[in-house]
Amino acid sequence: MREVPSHFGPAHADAAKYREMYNESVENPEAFWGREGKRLDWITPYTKVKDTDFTFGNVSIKWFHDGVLNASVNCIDRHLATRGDQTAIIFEPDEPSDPAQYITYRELSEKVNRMANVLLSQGVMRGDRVVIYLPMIPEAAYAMLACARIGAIHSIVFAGFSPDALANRINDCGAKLVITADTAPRGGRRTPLKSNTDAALLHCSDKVRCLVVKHTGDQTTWIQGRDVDVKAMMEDVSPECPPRPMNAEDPLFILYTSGSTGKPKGVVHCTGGYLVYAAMTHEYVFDYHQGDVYWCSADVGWVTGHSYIVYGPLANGGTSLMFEGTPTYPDAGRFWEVCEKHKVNQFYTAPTAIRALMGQGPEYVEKYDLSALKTLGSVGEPINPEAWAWYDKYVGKGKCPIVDTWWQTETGGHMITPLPGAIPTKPGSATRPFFGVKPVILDPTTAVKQDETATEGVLCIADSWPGQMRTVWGDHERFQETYFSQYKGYYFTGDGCRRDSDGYYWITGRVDDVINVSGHRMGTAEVESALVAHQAVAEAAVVGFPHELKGQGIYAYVTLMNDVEPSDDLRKDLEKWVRTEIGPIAKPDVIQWAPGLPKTRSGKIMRRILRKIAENDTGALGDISTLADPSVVDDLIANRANKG
Ligand code: 6R9
Repeated sequence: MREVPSHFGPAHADAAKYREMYNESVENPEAFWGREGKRLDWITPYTKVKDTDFTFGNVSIKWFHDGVLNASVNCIDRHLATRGDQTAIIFEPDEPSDPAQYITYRELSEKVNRMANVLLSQGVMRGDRVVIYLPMIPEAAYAMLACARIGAIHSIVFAGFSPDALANRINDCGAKLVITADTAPRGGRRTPLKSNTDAALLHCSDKVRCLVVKHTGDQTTWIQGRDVDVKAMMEDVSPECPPRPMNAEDPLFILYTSGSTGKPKGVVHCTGGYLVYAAMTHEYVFDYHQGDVYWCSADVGWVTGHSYIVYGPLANGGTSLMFEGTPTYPDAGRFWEVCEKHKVNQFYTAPTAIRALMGQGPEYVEKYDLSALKTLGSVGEPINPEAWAWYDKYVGKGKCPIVDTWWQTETGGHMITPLPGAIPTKPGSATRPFFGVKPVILDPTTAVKQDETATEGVLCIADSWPGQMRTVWGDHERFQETYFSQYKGYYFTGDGCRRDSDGYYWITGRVDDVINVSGHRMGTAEVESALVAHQAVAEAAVVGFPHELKGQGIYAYVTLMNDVEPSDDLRKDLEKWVRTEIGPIAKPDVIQWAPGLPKTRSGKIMRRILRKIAENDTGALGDISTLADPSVVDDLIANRANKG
């Protein structure tokens, strides 16, 4: 275990305070959350705190449900008197030579009020859905908060999604209006968002309006009567828009996420509980203090961007950096250049980014002054110990706690995570539950709760927390089926998990990624972690494939470091390496050299596709439109290693 005391003074919590607060949070959630709810400003204070039921058939989740508030007031208005001139958002553009923008709370207020008035002028009313299809620009935050101000429900569609994906989401939530931009620069290239939107809207009701942010000034088609120039219109409307009082349980946003089956689900988060939870986790998990500059490198199109670029940091009156670019443009030093330039104190990113940068060598990090950093965060997948060690050594200089935050779109905020100053870390472990979170580990087949401290199984949560999703948009049955039917009385996360003898949690990956080799159950993540621990390996993805003798065999896709050439000797070396790292049972049956892996734009490896290729079932790959680079699939098929 590693203790890393903050080199910037006392953290919000220490070990004793964590224990005391945690115990109260699970033993007396009413008192705990009743108090924590007061971190927000309420128009009508709540008298009820928790009203939740996990019984299948009867699932209902409500928090603070007689309280009335407005999320935009909590993220903006209430800060104006004390910190109107403080920077709320730092915008760092794709091109390093373009100037950064510093948007104060007062400026944010004016923009959001004006944008809210534009929405009203287009007939958007309380409860209406607004789809946001924007790049990482301040207007994305304005649009979210403008919706919140007038009680409209936003649904962000990641700017990397295809027109089809956009159309499906617009139709599923019945959006009245889409907000997009002309084009989106990223990594020196431009995505034609407006023409994607035009293509999507061909499949939607012709009543859907289209607000366009002229961001790059690139030429686009313009449909009179449907398209609106938002920036121009914002100049013409009043800079004041009274906030709509909302019930705590009124939906704040819908965010589509994919499950293991079926079309993406519209995850619904509501105003009160979500905001309390986003704000509290942001403060404690990153150890955010007033005046800190905080940077989450995720996209607002993902839940991480919702909770930890916009809602959490702004509810806390913080300074949040929004970055339009990529980690490797113009080179692999960009993240660290931005950290130095803005004296970033907390930095939050994904293991996939770390691994990509790690493969380029430490010299890109060593060039920059990172002395302002005090907390490093990781999210999205288990972080393998090598990436952890690299992040710790080269970025954190051994002085910054690494918070490996396990959570989901469905959970609204962090669930299992270290707290700086309070929970010593172990590389690869998300450590302990956040306040109010009761993780349980069940036997996957018998559904029996495993009470021993050291155990392994599927991860469920025994009771509700304020940030929990409330329903699937338009399909409460599906909500209950997906999360409450398999393990009765619990919220089922879909993840496998191990608890060690110290009571630390280790997420082993989605349970649908578990493979069974000769009766031995193995997390694909374990094998991947072993592979990437080899000095020649930059990245690896492992899936199961049908094997005559073993039931399932192990198929490994391996991306080598830049300067390493594939060879049969190296293949043998890797097989031996995995045998010694995990055991003979984990030796890959097939290793395929993969110049690239099929990833979603959020960096998640699409194992579904890798499984199909491994199974030689490439006629049925399904939808690959959400991949960051669909062409890697062709290469993998052409070079299939398992020709049998
Ligand atoms: C926030 C986010 C959720 C799934 C989750 C799990 C994986 C996320 C993780 C992690 C291990 C972590 N996951 N964080 N696994 N350690 N720190 O990523 O939401 O896109 O909904 O993904 O991601 O498998 O179930 P989402």
